[in-house]
Amino acid sequence: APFSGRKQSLIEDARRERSSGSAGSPGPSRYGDGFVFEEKHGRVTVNVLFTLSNEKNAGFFKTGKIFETFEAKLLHIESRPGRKSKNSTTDLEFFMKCEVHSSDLDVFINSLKRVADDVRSIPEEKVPWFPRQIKDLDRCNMLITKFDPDMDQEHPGYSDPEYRKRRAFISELAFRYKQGDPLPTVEYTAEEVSTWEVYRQLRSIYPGLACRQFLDGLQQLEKECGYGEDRIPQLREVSAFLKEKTGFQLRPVAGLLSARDFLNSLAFRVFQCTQYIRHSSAPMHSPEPDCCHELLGHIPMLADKEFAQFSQIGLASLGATDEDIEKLSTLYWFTVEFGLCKQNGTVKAYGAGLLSSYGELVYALSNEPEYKPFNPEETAVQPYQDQTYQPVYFVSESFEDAKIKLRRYSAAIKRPFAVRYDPFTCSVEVLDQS
Ligand code: HBI
Ligand code: NLE
Ligand code: FE
Repeated sequence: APFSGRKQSLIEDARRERSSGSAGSPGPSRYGDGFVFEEKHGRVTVNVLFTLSNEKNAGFFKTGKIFETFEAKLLHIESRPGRKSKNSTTDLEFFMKCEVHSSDLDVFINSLKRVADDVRSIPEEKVPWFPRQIKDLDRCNMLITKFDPDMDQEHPGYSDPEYRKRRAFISELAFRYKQGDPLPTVEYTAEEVSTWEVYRQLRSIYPGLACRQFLDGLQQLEKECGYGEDRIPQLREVSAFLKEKTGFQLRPVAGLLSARDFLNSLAFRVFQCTQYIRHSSAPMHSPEPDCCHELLGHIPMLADKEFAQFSQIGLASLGATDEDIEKLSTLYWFTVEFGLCKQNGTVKAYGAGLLSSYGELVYALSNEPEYKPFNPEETAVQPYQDQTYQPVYFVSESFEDAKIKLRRYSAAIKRPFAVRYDPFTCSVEVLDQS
Protein backbone atom coordinates (compact mmCIF):
# COMPACT_ATOMS: atom_id res chain seq x y z
CA ALA A 1 0.00 0.00 0.00
CA PRO A 2 1.50 3.31 -1.05
CA PHE A 3 0.61 4.99 2.23
CA SER A 4 2.02 2.51 4.70
CA GLY A 5 4.67 3.44 7.22
CA ARG A 6 7.36 5.75 6.00
CA LYS A 7 6.82 5.07 2.37
CA GLN A 8 6.16 8.21 0.44
CA SER A 9 3.13 8.74 -1.67
CA LEU A 10 2.23 10.54 -4.81
CA ILE A 11 0.78 13.29 -2.68
CA GLU A 12 4.19 13.88 -1.20
CA ASP A 13 5.61 13.91 -4.70
CA ALA A 14 3.06 16.47 -5.75
CA ARG A 15 4.00 18.62 -2.78
CA ARG A 16 7.63 18.37 -3.62
CA GLU A 17 6.85 19.45 -7.15
CA ARG A 18 4.80 22.34 -5.95
CA SER A 19 7.29 23.69 -3.48
CA SER A 20 10.25 23.60 -5.80
CA GLY A 21 8.73 25.01 -8.96
CA SER A 22 9.66 23.48 -12.24
CA ALA A 23 12.57 23.75 -14.56
CA GLY A 24 10.37 22.97 -17.55
CA SER A 25 9.15 25.39 -20.12
CA PRO A 26 5.82 27.03 -19.39
CA GLY A 27 2.79 25.90 -21.33
CA PRO A 28 0.18 28.30 -22.64
CA SER A 29 -2.44 28.57 -19.91
CA ARG A 30 -2.30 29.86 -16.37
CA TYR A 31 -4.49 29.01 -13.46
CA GLY A 32 -5.19 30.39 -10.01
CA ASP A 33 -2.13 30.87 -7.87
CA GLY A 34 0.23 31.35 -10.79
CA PHE A 35 0.50 27.74 -11.81
CA VAL A 36 1.20 26.97 -15.37
CA PHE A 37 -0.69 24.15 -17.03
CA GLU A 38 0.35 22.11 -19.97
CA GLU A 39 -2.49 22.12 -22.47
CA LYS A 40 -3.07 19.53 -25.16
CA HIS A 41 -6.06 19.38 -27.52
CA GLY A 42 -7.98 21.72 -25.24
CA ARG A 43 -7.50 19.51 -22.20
CA VAL A 44 -5.19 19.79 -19.21
CA THR A 45 -3.89 17.24 -16.77
CA VAL A 46 -4.09 18.32 -13.18
CA ASN A 47 -3.35 16.80 -9.78
CA VAL A 48 -6.12 17.52 -7.30
CA LEU A 49 -5.68 17.15 -3.56
CA PHE A 50 -8.60 17.41 -1.14
CA THR A 51 -9.88 16.22 2.22
CA LEU A 52 -13.25 14.69 3.02
CA SER A 53 -14.53 14.38 6.52
CA ASN A 54 -15.15 10.76 7.26
CA GLU A 55 -18.56 11.11 8.95
CA LYS A 56 -20.26 12.20 5.78
CA ASN A 57 -18.34 9.99 3.39
CA ALA A 58 -21.14 10.50 0.94
CA GLY A 59 -18.89 13.41 -0.05
CA PHE A 60 -16.80 11.04 -2.06
CA PHE A 61 -19.69 10.17 -4.31
CA LYS A 62 -20.53 13.81 -4.70
CA THR A 63 -17.04 14.44 -6.04
CA GLY A 64 -17.63 11.56 -8.43
CA LYS A 65 -20.72 13.32 -9.68
CA ILE A 66 -18.62 16.41 -10.39
CA PHE A 67 -16.14 14.35 -12.37
CA GLU A 68 -19.01 13.00 -14.40
CA THR A 69 -20.52 16.42 -15.05
CA PHE A 70 -17.25 17.86 -16.30
CA GLU A 71 -16.24 14.76 -18.23
CA ALA A 72 -13.08 14.68 -16.19
CA LYS A 73 -11.02 11.62 -16.95
CA LEU A 74 -9.64 10.03 -13.82
CA LEU A 75 -6.06 8.86 -14.35
CA HIS A 76 -5.03 7.97 -10.81
CA ILE A 77 -6.53 7.98 -7.33
CA GLU A 78 -5.11 7.45 -3.86
CA SER A 79 -6.49 7.98 -0.39
CA ARG A 80 -5.06 7.95 3.08
CA PRO A 81 -6.11 8.88 6.60
CA GLY A 82 -5.57 12.59 7.18
CA ARG A 83 -5.95 14.62 10.34
CA LYS A 84 -8.18 13.72 13.24
CA SER A 85 -11.26 15.91 13.23
CA LYS A 86 -13.02 17.33 16.32
CA ASN A 87 -15.15 14.28 17.07
CA SER A 88 -12.03 12.12 16.73
CA THR A 89 -12.96 10.45 13.46
CA THR A 90 -10.15 10.59 10.96
CA ASP A 91 -10.59 12.61 7.79
CA LEU A 92 -9.59 11.09 4.50
CA GLU A 93 -7.16 12.76 2.14
CA PHE A 94 -7.50 12.16 -1.57
CA PHE A 95 -5.13 12.59 -4.43
CA MET A 96 -6.47 12.44 -7.94
CA LYS A 97 -4.79 12.90 -11.22
CA CYS A 98 -7.25 13.84 -13.89
CA GLU A 99 -7.73 15.38 -17.25
CA VAL A 100 -10.37 18.07 -17.87
CA HIS A 101 -11.35 20.55 -20.58
CA SER A 102 -9.08 23.55 -20.07
CA SER A 103 -12.05 25.93 -20.21
CA ASP A 104 -13.80 24.00 -17.39
CA LEU A 105 -10.88 23.95 -15.03
CA ASP A 106 -11.90 26.88 -12.79
CA VAL A 107 -15.51 25.76 -12.43
CA PHE A 108 -14.44 22.18 -11.90
CA ILE A 109 -12.15 23.12 -9.02
CA ASN A 110 -14.74 25.47 -7.53
CA SER A 111 -17.36 22.72 -7.63
CA LEU A 112 -15.03 20.40 -5.77
CA LYS A 113 -14.49 23.10 -3.18
CA ARG A 114 -18.21 22.96 -2.42
CA VAL A 115 -18.12 19.31 -1.36
CA ALA A 116 -14.55 18.87 -0.11
CA ASP A 117 -12.11 20.69 2.15
CA ASP A 118 -8.60 21.95 1.43
CA VAL A 119 -9.01 21.56 -2.30
CA ARG A 120 -5.77 22.27 -4.07
CA SER A 121 -4.74 21.68 -7.62
CA ILE A 122 -1.27 21.27 -8.88
CA PRO A 123 -0.46 21.25 -12.56
CA GLU A 124 1.15 18.20 -14.02
CA GLU A 125 4.82 19.05 -14.26
CA LYS A 126 6.75 18.34 -17.35
CA VAL A 127 9.92 18.00 -15.33
CA PRO A 128 9.89 15.82 -12.23
CA TRP A 129 11.01 17.40 -8.99
CA PHE A 130 14.70 17.07 -8.26
CA PRO A 131 17.04 18.16 -5.48
CA ARG A 132 18.83 21.47 -6.06
CA GLN A 133 20.83 21.61 -2.86
CA ILE A 134 22.41 18.91 -0.79
CA LYS A 135 19.83 19.63 1.94
CA ASP A 136 17.08 18.58 -0.48
CA LEU A 137 18.37 15.01 -0.21
CA ASP A 138 16.33 14.81 2.99
CA ARG A 139 13.41 14.45 0.62
CA CYS A 140 15.02 11.81 -1.55
CA ASN A 141 13.77 9.09 0.74
CA MET A 142 11.22 7.09 -1.19
CA LEU A 143 11.72 3.50 -0.12
CA ILE A 144 10.78 0.53 -2.27
CA THR A 145 9.06 -2.33 -0.48
CA LYS A 146 11.10 -5.24 -1.69
CA PHE A 147 13.09 -7.92 0.16
CA ASP A 148 11.61 -6.48 3.32
CA PRO A 149 12.13 -8.84 6.29
CA ASP A 150 8.72 -7.74 7.64
CA MET A 151 6.79 -8.40 4.45
CA ASP A 152 8.65 -10.84 2.26
CA GLN A 153 8.29 -14.47 3.35
CA GLU A 154 11.34 -15.39 1.28
CA HIS A 155 13.56 -13.06 3.29
CA PRO A 156 15.88 -15.12 5.53
CA GLY A 157 15.01 -12.80 8.44
CA TYR A 158 11.24 -13.12 8.00
CA SER A 159 10.80 -15.75 10.73
CA ASP A 160 13.41 -14.24 13.05
CA PRO A 161 11.71 -11.67 15.32
CA GLU A 162 15.02 -10.61 16.88
CA TYR A 163 16.45 -9.80 13.47
CA ARG A 164 13.36 -7.84 12.50
CA LYS A 165 13.51 -5.85 15.70
CA ARG A 166 17.12 -5.02 15.04
CA ARG A 167 16.36 -3.94 11.50
CA ALA A 168 13.57 -1.68 12.74
CA PHE A 169 15.94 -0.06 15.22
CA ILE A 170 18.61 0.63 12.60
CA SER A 171 15.99 1.85 10.11
CA GLU A 172 14.83 4.39 12.65
CA LEU A 173 18.33 5.92 12.74
CA ALA A 174 18.13 6.46 9.00
CA PHE A 175 14.58 7.86 9.09
CA ARG A 176 15.61 10.44 11.66
CA TYR A 177 18.77 11.49 9.82
CA LYS A 178 18.93 14.99 8.34
CA GLN A 179 21.63 16.23 5.99
CA GLY A 180 24.54 17.57 8.00
CA ASP A 181 23.86 15.49 11.12
CA PRO A 182 26.77 13.38 12.31
CA LEU A 183 26.35 9.87 10.92
CA PRO A 184 24.80 7.48 13.44
CA THR A 185 27.03 4.89 15.10
CA VAL A 186 25.76 1.34 15.51
CA GLU A 187 27.16 -0.89 18.24
CA TYR A 188 27.17 -4.16 16.33
CA THR A 189 26.38 -7.29 18.32
CA ALA A 190 28.63 -10.35 18.50
CA GLU A 191 26.33 -12.16 16.09
CA GLU A 192 26.48 -9.32 13.60
CA VAL A 193 30.26 -9.19 13.82
CA SER A 194 30.37 -12.91 13.15
CA THR A 195 28.38 -12.39 9.94
CA TRP A 196 31.12 -9.92 8.97
CA GLU A 197 33.22 -13.03 8.60
CA VAL A 198 32.47 -12.62 4.91
CA TYR A 199 35.37 -10.15 5.03
CA ARG A 200 37.95 -12.85 5.56
CA GLN A 201 36.48 -15.13 2.93
CA LEU A 202 36.12 -12.46 0.29
CA ARG A 203 39.53 -11.03 1.12
CA SER A 204 41.12 -14.34 0.21
CA ILE A 205 39.70 -14.39 -3.32
CA TYR A 206 39.94 -10.66 -4.17
CA PRO A 207 43.56 -10.71 -5.40
CA GLY A 208 42.73 -12.94 -8.36
CA LEU A 209 39.25 -11.62 -9.17
CA ALA A 210 38.92 -7.93 -8.27
CA CYS A 211 40.13 -5.06 -10.44
CA ARG A 212 43.25 -3.09 -9.53
CA GLN A 213 41.35 0.03 -8.36
CA PHE A 214 39.37 -2.05 -5.91
CA LEU A 215 42.45 -3.72 -4.44
CA ASP A 216 44.11 -0.30 -4.08
CA GLY A 217 41.08 1.17 -2.34
CA LEU A 218 40.74 -1.75 0.03
CA GLN A 219 44.39 -1.59 0.96
CA GLN A 220 44.06 2.09 1.83
CA LEU A 221 40.96 1.41 3.88
CA GLU A 222 42.81 -1.29 5.81
CA LYS A 223 45.70 1.05 6.45
CA GLU A 224 43.88 4.29 7.11
CA CYS A 225 40.33 3.45 8.08
CA GLY A 226 40.38 0.45 10.37
CA TYR A 227 39.11 -2.08 7.82
CA GLY A 228 39.69 -5.65 8.92
CA GLU A 229 37.92 -8.87 9.74
CA ASP A 230 37.42 -8.23 13.45
CA ARG A 231 35.03 -5.31 13.35
CA ILE A 232 32.45 -3.70 11.12
CA PRO A 233 33.63 -0.22 10.14
CA GLN A 234 31.37 2.71 11.12
CA LEU A 235 29.82 4.87 8.38
CA ARG A 236 31.13 7.99 10.09
CA GLU A 237 34.79 7.12 9.74
CA VAL A 238 34.33 5.74 6.24
CA SER A 239 32.52 8.88 5.10
CA ALA A 240 35.32 11.10 6.40
CA PHE A 241 37.84 8.93 4.58
CA LEU A 242 35.99 9.12 1.26
CA LYS A 243 35.44 12.84 1.57
CA GLU A 244 39.20 13.31 1.50
CA LYS A 245 39.81 10.90 -1.34
CA THR A 246 37.08 11.72 -3.83
CA GLY A 247 34.64 14.14 -2.21
CA PHE A 248 32.06 11.39 -1.68
CA GLN A 249 30.12 11.29 1.56
CA LEU A 250 27.70 8.79 3.01
CA ARG A 251 24.19 9.17 4.27
CA PRO A 252 22.29 6.43 6.11
CA VAL A 253 19.29 4.88 4.38
CA ALA A 254 16.79 2.31 5.66
CA GLY A 255 16.75 0.10 2.58
CA LEU A 256 16.24 0.05 -1.16
CA LEU A 257 15.38 3.52 -2.49
CA SER A 258 13.54 4.45 -5.66
CA ALA A 259 16.03 4.52 -8.51
CA ARG A 260 15.35 8.22 -9.02
CA ASP A 261 16.11 9.19 -5.42
CA PHE A 262 19.13 6.94 -5.29
CA LEU A 263 20.63 8.25 -8.54
CA ASN A 264 19.75 11.88 -7.76
CA SER A 265 21.82 11.66 -4.57
CA LEU A 266 24.86 10.61 -6.56
CA ALA A 267 24.77 13.97 -8.36
CA PHE A 268 25.84 15.50 -5.04
CA ARG A 269 28.46 12.82 -4.48
CA VAL A 270 26.30 11.48 -1.70
CA PHE A 271 26.09 7.73 -1.44
CA GLN A 272 22.98 6.46 0.35
CA CYS A 273 24.24 3.66 2.49
CA THR A 274 22.45 0.93 4.45
CA GLN A 275 23.73 0.23 7.94
CA TYR A 276 22.10 -3.08 8.94
CA ILE A 277 23.75 -6.41 8.17
CA ARG A 278 22.38 -9.40 6.26
CA HIS A 279 20.87 -12.36 8.10
CA SER A 280 23.46 -14.71 9.54
CA SER A 281 21.91 -17.68 7.75
CA ALA A 282 22.81 -16.37 4.26
CA PRO A 283 26.16 -14.56 4.36
CA MET A 284 27.34 -15.42 0.83
CA HIS A 285 24.61 -13.67 -1.12
CA SER A 286 21.79 -11.28 -0.37
CA PRO A 287 19.47 -9.76 -2.95
CA GLU A 288 19.23 -6.51 -0.97
CA PRO A 289 21.99 -4.08 -0.07
CA ASP A 290 23.37 -4.26 3.48
CA CYS A 291 26.51 -2.95 5.17
CA CYS A 292 28.63 -5.83 3.81
CA HIS A 293 27.60 -4.83 0.32
CA GLU A 294 28.18 -1.10 0.87
CA LEU A 295 31.41 -1.36 2.86
CA LEU A 296 33.03 -4.13 0.88
CA GLY A 297 31.47 -3.69 -2.54
CA HIS A 298 31.07 0.05 -2.98
CA ILE A 299 33.38 1.90 -0.63
CA PRO A 300 36.75 0.71 -2.01
CA MET A 301 35.60 1.73 -5.51
CA LEU A 302 34.31 5.10 -4.34
CA ALA A 303 37.81 5.86 -3.06
CA ASP A 304 39.03 5.86 -6.67
CA LYS A 305 38.94 9.27 -8.39
CA GLU A 306 38.17 7.91 -11.78
CA PHE A 307 35.43 5.66 -10.53
CA ALA A 308 33.91 8.49 -8.49
CA GLN A 309 33.31 10.18 -11.83
CA PHE A 310 30.76 7.47 -12.61
CA SER A 311 28.54 9.66 -10.44
CA GLN A 312 27.92 11.74 -13.56
CA ILE A 313 25.11 9.23 -13.97
CA GLY A 314 23.60 11.05 -11.00
CA LEU A 315 23.71 14.43 -12.71
CA ALA A 316 22.10 12.90 -15.78
CA SER A 317 19.26 11.61 -13.62
CA LEU A 318 18.19 15.01 -12.28
CA GLY A 319 14.78 15.85 -13.69
CA ALA A 320 15.08 12.99 -16.19
CA THR A 321 11.95 11.32 -17.56
CA ASP A 322 10.84 8.00 -16.06
CA GLU A 323 12.07 6.21 -19.17
CA ASP A 324 15.52 7.73 -18.87
CA ILE A 325 15.64 6.90 -15.15
CA GLU A 326 14.85 3.31 -16.04
CA LYS A 327 17.72 3.22 -18.53
CA LEU A 328 20.18 4.95 -16.23
CA SER A 329 19.32 2.59 -13.44
CA THR A 330 19.84 -0.41 -15.71
CA LEU A 331 23.20 1.02 -16.75
CA TYR A 332 24.08 1.56 -13.11
CA TRP A 333 23.09 -2.03 -12.45
CA PHE A 334 25.34 -3.53 -15.12
CA THR A 335 28.31 -1.26 -14.38
CA VAL A 336 28.56 -0.02 -10.80
CA GLU A 337 26.80 -3.10 -9.40
CA PHE A 338 27.73 -5.96 -11.72
CA GLY A 339 30.36 -4.60 -14.09
CA LEU A 340 33.38 -6.54 -15.35
CA CYS A 341 36.39 -5.04 -17.10
CA LYS A 342 39.52 -6.26 -18.80
CA GLN A 343 42.85 -5.63 -17.10
CA ASN A 344 46.12 -6.94 -18.48
CA GLY A 345 44.22 -9.34 -20.68
CA THR A 346 42.09 -10.88 -17.92
CA VAL A 347 38.53 -10.15 -16.92
CA LYS A 348 38.17 -8.63 -13.43
CA ALA A 349 35.22 -7.53 -11.34
CA TYR A 350 34.56 -3.90 -10.48
CA GLY A 351 30.82 -4.14 -9.71
CA ALA A 352 29.92 -3.83 -6.03
CA GLY A 353 27.20 -6.48 -6.16
CA LEU A 354 29.87 -8.95 -7.22
CA LEU A 355 32.56 -7.77 -4.85
CA SER A 356 30.30 -8.22 -1.81
CA SER A 357 28.98 -11.66 -2.66
CA TYR A 358 31.37 -14.58 -2.44
CA GLY A 359 28.90 -16.75 -4.29
CA GLU A 360 28.30 -14.44 -7.23
CA LEU A 361 31.89 -13.21 -7.51
CA VAL A 362 33.10 -16.75 -8.09
CA TYR A 363 30.19 -17.47 -10.43
CA ALA A 364 30.60 -14.29 -12.52
CA LEU A 365 34.25 -15.06 -13.22
CA SER A 366 33.72 -18.74 -13.96
CA ASN A 367 32.91 -19.78 -17.52
CA GLU A 368 29.24 -20.32 -16.78
CA PRO A 369 27.56 -16.94 -17.38
CA GLU A 370 27.20 -15.19 -20.70
CA TYR A 371 29.43 -12.14 -21.36
CA LYS A 372 28.51 -9.26 -23.64
CA PRO A 373 30.66 -6.28 -24.56
CA PHE A 374 29.66 -3.14 -22.68
CA ASN A 375 27.85 -0.69 -24.89
CA PRO A 376 25.52 1.79 -23.14
CA GLU A 377 22.75 1.82 -25.76
CA GLU A 378 22.43 -1.94 -25.59
CA THR A 379 23.14 -2.34 -21.90
CA ALA A 380 20.54 0.27 -20.95
CA VAL A 381 17.72 -1.90 -22.29
CA GLN A 382 18.93 -5.31 -21.12
CA PRO A 383 16.24 -6.87 -18.92
CA TYR A 384 17.50 -7.93 -15.50
CA GLN A 385 16.32 -9.47 -12.26
CA ASP A 386 17.56 -8.80 -8.76
CA GLN A 387 16.65 -12.03 -6.95
CA THR A 388 19.67 -14.14 -7.73
CA TYR A 389 22.87 -14.27 -9.83
CA GLN A 390 22.81 -12.43 -13.14
CA PRO A 391 22.60 -14.58 -16.26
CA VAL A 392 24.60 -12.04 -18.26
CA TYR A 393 27.44 -9.62 -17.48
CA PHE A 394 28.80 -6.73 -19.51
CA VAL A 395 32.54 -6.53 -19.98
CA SER A 396 34.23 -3.24 -20.84
CA GLU A 397 37.58 -2.98 -22.60
CA SER A 398 38.92 -1.11 -19.61
CA PHE A 399 37.71 0.87 -16.73
CA GLU A 400 38.44 4.13 -18.52
CA ASP A 401 36.48 2.87 -21.52
CA ALA A 402 33.36 2.23 -19.42
CA LYS A 403 33.61 5.70 -17.92
CA ILE A 404 33.98 7.48 -21.26
CA LYS A 405 31.10 5.56 -22.82
CA LEU A 406 28.88 6.22 -19.84
CA ARG A 407 29.74 9.90 -19.98
CA ARG A 408 28.91 10.07 -23.67
CA TYR A 409 25.61 8.34 -23.08
CA SER A 410 24.68 10.58 -20.14
CA ALA A 411 25.52 13.74 -22.05
CA ALA A 412 23.22 12.71 -24.90
CA ILE A 413 20.11 12.43 -22.72
CA LYS A 414 17.66 15.11 -23.81
CA ARG A 415 16.36 17.52 -21.21
CA PRO A 416 14.86 20.98 -21.66
CA PHE A 417 17.57 22.39 -19.39
CA ALA A 418 21.16 21.80 -18.45
CA VAL A 419 22.55 21.17 -14.98
CA ARG A 420 25.89 21.97 -13.50
CA TYR A 421 27.11 20.93 -10.08
CA ASP A 422 28.82 23.58 -7.99
CA PRO A 423 31.04 21.78 -5.45
CA PHE A 424 31.61 24.99 -3.47
CA THR A 425 27.96 25.42 -2.56
CA CYS A 426 27.01 21.73 -2.97
CA SER A 427 24.18 22.79 -5.21
CA VAL A 428 23.00 22.29 -8.74
CA GLU A 429 22.74 25.21 -11.12
CA VAL A 430 19.96 24.84 -13.62
CA LEU A 431 20.40 26.55 -16.93
CA ASP A 432 17.17 26.90 -18.82
CA GLN A 433 17.54 26.20 -22.49
CA SER A 434 13.94 26.53 -23.57
N1 HBI B 1 18.76 1.91 -3.04
N2 HBI B 1 19.69 1.91 -0.93
C1 HBI B 1 19.80 1.62 -2.23
N3 HBI B 1 20.93 1.06 -2.72
C2 HBI B 1 21.07 0.77 -4.03
O1 HBI B 1 22.12 0.27 -4.45
C3 HBI B 1 20.01 1.05 -4.90
C4 HBI B 1 18.85 1.62 -4.36
N4 HBI B 1 17.81 1.88 -5.15
C5 HBI B 1 17.84 1.68 -6.55
C6 HBI B 1 19.04 1.01 -7.03
N5 HBI B 1 20.06 0.77 -6.24
C7 HBI B 1 19.08 0.54 -8.44
O2 HBI B 1 17.88 0.79 -9.12
C8 HBI B 1 20.18 1.17 -9.24
O3 HBI B 1 20.23 0.48 -10.45
C9 HBI B 1 19.98 2.63 -9.43
N1 NLE C 1 24.12 -9.58 -4.04
C1 NLE C 1 24.90 -8.61 -3.32
C2 NLE C 1 25.49 -9.23 -2.07
O1 NLE C 1 25.16 -10.35 -1.73
O2 NLE C 1 26.30 -8.60 -1.43
C3 NLE C 1 24.09 -7.37 -2.96
C4 NLE C 1 23.51 -6.68 -4.16
C5 NLE C 1 22.76 -5.42 -3.85
C6 NLE C 1 22.26 -4.78 -5.09
FE1 FE D 1 24.83 -1.38 -4.38
